[in-house]
Amino acid sequence: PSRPRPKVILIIGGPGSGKGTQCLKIAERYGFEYVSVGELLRKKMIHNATSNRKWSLIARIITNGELAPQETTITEIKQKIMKIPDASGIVIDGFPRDVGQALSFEDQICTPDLVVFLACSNQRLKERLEKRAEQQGRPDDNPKAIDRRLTNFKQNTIPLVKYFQEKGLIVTLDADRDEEEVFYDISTTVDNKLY
Ligand code: UP5
Ligand code: MG
Repeated sequence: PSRPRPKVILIIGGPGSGKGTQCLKIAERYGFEYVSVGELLRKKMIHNATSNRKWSLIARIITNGELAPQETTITEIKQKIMKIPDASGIVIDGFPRDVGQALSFEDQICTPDLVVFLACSNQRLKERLEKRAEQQGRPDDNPKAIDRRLTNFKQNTIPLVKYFQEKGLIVTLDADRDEEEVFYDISTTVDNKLY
C-alpha cells in the first residue's frame, strides 16, 4: 500500500521569534524532518558565492536582510524535500515570507496541513537578535540587516497571516514567552489539529 503523504507544518514569524528553536523541538517530539529555508539559502550562498554570479548576488541580498528570489527559494525547498526518503511529517522553518510565496508553494509543492505564526513584540525580536549576534556570527545579524529583516517582516506578515486565516490553516501563538511555554502551545496545537 502507498504511504500517506507527510504532514507539512510551516512555522512563520519575525526574525528572532524562535522559529528555529521551536522547529527543532517539533522535529524531536514528533519525529518530523526539519527544513530551515534560511539555512538552506545560507549554506548554498557560502558554497557558491565566489564561483557563481547568481549566488553571489543572492549572498548580497541575504547579507543585506532582503528576500532571495522566490523561484530560487522554491527550487531549493523542492530539492531538499525530494531528498527526504519517507517522513511522517516535515516542519518548514521561515517560509513563506509573503503571499506570493505561499501561492507558489501550494502550486508547486502542496497545501500545508498547519501554519503556526509565532507572534512576538518588536522589542523582544530586537533583544534576542542582538544577544544572538554577540554569540554567533550570522552574516545577516548586523544592525542594518536586522532593521531590513524587521521592516520586511512587518510589511509582508499581515497579508500573509490573513491569507492563511481565510483558509483556516493558521494558529497564532504568543511567542514573547519563554521557549517551554511556547512549545507547550505548539505541541497542543499539533496534537489537536494533526492527530
Ligand atoms: N530564543 C528563541 N526563543 C526564545 C524564547 N522563547 N525566549 C527567549 N529567547 C529565545 O531564536 C533567536 C534567538 O532567540 C536565539 O538566540 C534563541 O536562543 C533565542 P531563533 O530560534 O533563532 O529565531 P528565528 O525565528 O529562527 O530567527 P532567525 O534570525 O533565524 O529568523 P529570520 O527569519 O531572520 O532568519 P531565516 O533564517 O528564516 O532567514 C534569513 C534570511 O534568509 C532572510 O532574511 C532572507 O534573506 C532569506 N530567506 C529568503 O529569502 N526566503 C525565505 O523563504 C527564507 C529566508
Ligand atoms: Mg532561524
